[in-house]
Amino acid sequence: MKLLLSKAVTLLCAASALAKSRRGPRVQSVILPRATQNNGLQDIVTWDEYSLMINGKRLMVFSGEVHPYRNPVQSLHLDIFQKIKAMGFNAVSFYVYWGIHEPKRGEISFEGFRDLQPFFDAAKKAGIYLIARPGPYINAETSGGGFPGWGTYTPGLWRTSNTTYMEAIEGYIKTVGAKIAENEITKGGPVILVQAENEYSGVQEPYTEDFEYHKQLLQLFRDSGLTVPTITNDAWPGGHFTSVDIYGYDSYPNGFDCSNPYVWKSDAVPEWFWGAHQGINPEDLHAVYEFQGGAFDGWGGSGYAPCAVLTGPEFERVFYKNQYAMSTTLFNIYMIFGGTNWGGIAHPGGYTSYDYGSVIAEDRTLREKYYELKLQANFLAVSPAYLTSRPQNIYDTQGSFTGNSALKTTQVLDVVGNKTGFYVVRQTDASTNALQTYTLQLPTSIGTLSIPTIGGSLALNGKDSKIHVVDYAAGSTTVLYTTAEILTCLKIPPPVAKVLSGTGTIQQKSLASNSLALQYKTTGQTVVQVGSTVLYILDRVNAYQFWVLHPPTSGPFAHYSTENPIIVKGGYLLRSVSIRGSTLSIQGDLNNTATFEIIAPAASSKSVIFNGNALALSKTAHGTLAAKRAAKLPAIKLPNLSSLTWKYADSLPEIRPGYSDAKWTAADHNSTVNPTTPSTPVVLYAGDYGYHTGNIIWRAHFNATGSESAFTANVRGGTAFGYSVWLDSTFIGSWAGDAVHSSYESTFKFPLLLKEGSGHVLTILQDHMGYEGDWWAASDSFKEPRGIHSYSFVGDKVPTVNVWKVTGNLGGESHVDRTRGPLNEGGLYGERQGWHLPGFNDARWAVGKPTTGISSAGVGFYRTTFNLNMPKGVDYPLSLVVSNSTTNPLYRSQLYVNGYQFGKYVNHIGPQTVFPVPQGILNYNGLNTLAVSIWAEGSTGAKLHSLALQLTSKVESSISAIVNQPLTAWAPRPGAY
Ligand code: IPT
Repeated sequence: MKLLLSKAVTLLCAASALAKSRRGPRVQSVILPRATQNNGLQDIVTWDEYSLMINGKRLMVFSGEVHPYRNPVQSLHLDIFQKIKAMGFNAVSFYVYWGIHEPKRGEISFEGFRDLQPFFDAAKKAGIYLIARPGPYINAETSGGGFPGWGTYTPGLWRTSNTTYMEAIEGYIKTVGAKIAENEITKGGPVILVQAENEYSGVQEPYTEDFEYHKQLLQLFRDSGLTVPTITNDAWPGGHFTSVDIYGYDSYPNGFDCSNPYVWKSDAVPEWFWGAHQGINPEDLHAVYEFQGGAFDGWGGSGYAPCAVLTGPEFERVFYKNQYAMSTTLFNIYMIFGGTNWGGIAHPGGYTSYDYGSVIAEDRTLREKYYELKLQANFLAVSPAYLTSRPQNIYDTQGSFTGNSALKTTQVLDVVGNKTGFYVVRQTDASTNALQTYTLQLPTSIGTLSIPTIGGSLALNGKDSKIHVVDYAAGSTTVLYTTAEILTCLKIPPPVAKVLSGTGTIQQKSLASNSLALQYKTTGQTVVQVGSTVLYILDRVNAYQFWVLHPPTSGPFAHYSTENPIIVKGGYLLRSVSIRGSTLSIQGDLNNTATFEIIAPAASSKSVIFNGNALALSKTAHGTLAAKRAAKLPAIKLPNLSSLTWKYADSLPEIRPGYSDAKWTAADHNSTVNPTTPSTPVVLYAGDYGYHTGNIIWRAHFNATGSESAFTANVRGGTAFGYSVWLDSTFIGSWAGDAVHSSYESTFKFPLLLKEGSGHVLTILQDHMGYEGDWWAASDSFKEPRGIHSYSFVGDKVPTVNVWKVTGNLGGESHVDRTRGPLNEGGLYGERQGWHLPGFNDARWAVGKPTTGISSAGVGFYRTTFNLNMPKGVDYPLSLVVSNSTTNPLYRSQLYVNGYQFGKYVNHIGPQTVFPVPQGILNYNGLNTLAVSIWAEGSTGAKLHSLALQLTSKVESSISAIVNQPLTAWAPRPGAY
């Protein structure tokens, strides 16, 4: 039986195992796959020019990027993995952030949230393969691009084979390498590939690509016990670092400016990648290790909502399908879940949220683009012919097969199986919103057909792309061609012997003795039976509702099964299915009433359980199972933060008379290896003294000449930083910061002439927005200092500073809080004292609210506690929400939840006002401590305009139990100052 279908969006086909197909001949030269390659170290992960293979079986690696360190709640990894798996993906790619594992040189830690093992274990539990990307460089919009702070004062050019650099990375690579190696698939773990470096593509002149570095780095990987194939992600298909096993590249074709998300460049769709891949590594599969799944946003940016539009369903349809048109068989979407730059993770170009506009939002809810991507992943998961395909007309697509020059059609043929064709149609002008109508002249096994064969035409509306298949095996039926797109196919006996549910008109025509054409005009869902084949003709909204799940088998890889699919329609998210005897259990999440349709073998679905409760089953008109289930969404009452009792303390005692900075670090270095030469008598780079994150405070002691009238400083802090200056107890001004400057020179007038010989202190509080990345190898740009680059006094006779003192976080590289890691706290007095931590005794503090604030320049610290009592069986994500203050707008605020910094808010720069805080950081059943710092940069003080705890979604959920991260309480901090 051959079928052809017209004019609908999606097709879900169920074909009888009993049906016999007869295939017509089609002349096509057969290209056999070349000998399978492996790297000689293992034979589980192998590959050839078409695809990766695991245990000899080809697979489309459909992967999404997730960063474990951007989600410190270890018990939430499974939720993310299950959501990715339910989308039809089989892999996750992840970075490891060296800087948080080795904050002090030689002291490597994988404690607490930094432990990778729970991440590995959760992947295995969800049936997700892992692509490990331990750097040492990662970029990733992290502070220093992943490099540790101490790198800024380590000599030698980084990202080269320079010995000092190679010595610096050795301990980390060997340790992380061994941890990944223990979790390789060769040892029963989920890791299938390991990436060396990151975008080793641009090298700062006069240096060039350092092949010796590649060699030594790969050797370090091997020395640590890694045996799976090595990969690297070139920033574009430029042929760098090809000595890895499987070279691949990255692409972000819609860029990172989210402010005009509906505007695409007319030539935005990259067509040259196939040619480049053929030129660089034709012997390997076409692998894309990062393809745009969203965009990062920076200080003063547009926020992430428009980034999700820029890279929304239309983008996925057009740009991802263009990659399929180039036979991409390893496809990693960056990001699939962005997460949070909590603590000091962010680079200066980013704020707390790393939502990225990705398919899974920062609060772990699913965007529409999730459902679109689910259609694509499910289609390719059941299209083995794609895995041995080649594009045929890559430079000759315009007007091809349609005769319409407004369209480009790529013919992708299975050159090994010699049967199936994929025709990817898209707009010639990617920027257009025009409707194009077309017909296709396609070669098929029964000759060239003009499609639609029953007359009429097809349509492509605006920013869209479609894949039409030809001679496509659907079970044992062959689909001769489709004008619809295929969602999934499975082999089960059709439930009834006759046709139809749904509305619409269907025409049919016999094309050959065993070929029948169907042409239809339907809405919603229409089910058609032809012979022993059942077709679901679906519009997009209906297609979005289908889930293809695989019951676990047995053994260590039980959850990786791709056999025995169960198809269920309905629900916000269906995570997994299992079968026991004749009972089918479904685990899923609902946000309203679900109308389920269950397509499963009758013998194993006599009864159906959803989240532990039996469903009342009925039969659909076409014989599948149906059930309704209302979401259980209990009401909750959230604390009103503004009516809680808040405590207040001044967090800038440094400006009080008599304050002693005796315990502070003396900034007394006379030289630095930092490539930026200081213009100060002593080095005033915070990093040189071991302070790499958060607020930094400088103190300059001098004796007045009597003629000084002002102080000038050039301070560097990274984009959107600010600084405030006090002369003794008097505020003399701020550079409050903007979205542009990463350093700024300003002059601050003294309020009066000082008495000659009198002793004074200048206190400079500055923000540190994270270190720059090091995108250009050998550039050492991450070493760009944070601190004071130059200073001077104004006056006839200027004083000299006798002593400079500096502090950042308590302990510097020997950070105090082992639970929350090296980047969580900065150098504010309150942070050094641990005021942000649960259990700190604030009984003697005054009463005062952050929404009342402080009335002069300075820093205030606020604390409160509240209880939560959230119901079980739901996923109710919460956010802290602030609103913009227009009176006294110049201020910076940090939000601490149970000691974890989950918000850095700069009122006058923005854009973020909603700060998601995951369950596990928030204690959903018990006490929570909320602390807020406010640094008023203006002389009239500052306050939060509002602060609230808000639900961002309500879902009944089968999410696994969430265990709080350690919410370690305050303990005395010996030596704290
Ligand atoms: C590419 C990096 O590899 C990745 O770490 C991340 O920074 C991403 O971009 C952007 O979010 S770099 C690419 C834009 C050239």
